[in-house]
Amino acid sequence: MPNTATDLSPEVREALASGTPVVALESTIIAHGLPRPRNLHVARELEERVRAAGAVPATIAVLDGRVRVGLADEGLERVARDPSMRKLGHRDLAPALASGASGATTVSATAFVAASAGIRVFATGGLGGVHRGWAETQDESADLRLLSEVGVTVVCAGVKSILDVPATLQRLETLGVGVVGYRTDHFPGFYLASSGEPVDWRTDTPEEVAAVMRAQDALGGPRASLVVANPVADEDQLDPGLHDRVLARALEAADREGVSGQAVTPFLLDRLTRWTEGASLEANLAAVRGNVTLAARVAAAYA
Ligand code: PSU
Ligand code: MN
Repeated sequence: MPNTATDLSPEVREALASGTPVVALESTIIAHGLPRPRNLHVARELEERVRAAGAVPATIAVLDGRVRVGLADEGLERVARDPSMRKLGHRDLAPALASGASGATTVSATAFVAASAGIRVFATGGLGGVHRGWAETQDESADLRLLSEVGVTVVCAGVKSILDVPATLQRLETLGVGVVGYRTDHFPGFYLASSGEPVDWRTDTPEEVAAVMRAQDALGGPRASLVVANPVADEDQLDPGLHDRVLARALEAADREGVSGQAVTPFLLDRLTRWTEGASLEANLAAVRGNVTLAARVAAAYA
């Protein structure tokens, strides 16, 4: 149920009440995953894409100590432009509310808020997961555990390729999170069309994804989330050789500079963007665009 800390926009409230499909969008990708000022254009474009595919977008963030589901343009502007926006995972929500802070929500916080608002379908670029070097740092994104608890359908281009992808897939299995490829037999590689890892289940239409969701409902009991792994098109992917070379440099730099905790993911994404002269950014955007459109179609097929 919507809690007393959450404000739904009038448009989102109406859509939920009337059964119009709604797609939740996270805001960390806007505030901390994409360079300014392009991020604001992207935030608006993603909402437009959801609308064009027949659903209502609900970008989620925390503004002045209130959880907001569905941002007016002024809210999108704040998220994109204000450098003091914090990065809020699920566990950060309560302290942010109590102190009146403002911040962008990660997949973990967004999935939690979306589920409690009654929004089933959610789109992002790439999920967080198990970081390389986990044995030393124990760095595993809270995205994974939250997905095991909240029962949303998240459309993504797999997990970020800066991570340990096989280990992340293993954790998704342990946590009971469903994974289906979308028009692929391979788990996508975020910037790359394939991570090289296989997926056990494949879907080819939004209706087939919706059928999996209905089967989850029919099974009853606590529902884990469903990851719909939607690869970037081959022609939009980052050159795999360039990806591997630049990622190796970026991981080395993070290590040398002692980057840790919440800063790791934004640091690596930024170095990839800079050191590929923007090519990784274009691949990231192509992935997010495709995910947002597919999420809207899935939401419509399920509605
Ligand atoms: N997808 C993108 N760019 C991003 C993210 C996802 O294309 O920046 C964000 C999501 O908000 C995700 C977060 O939850 O990165 C993971 O951060 P961490 O590894 O610190 O949990
Ligand atoms: Mn982390």
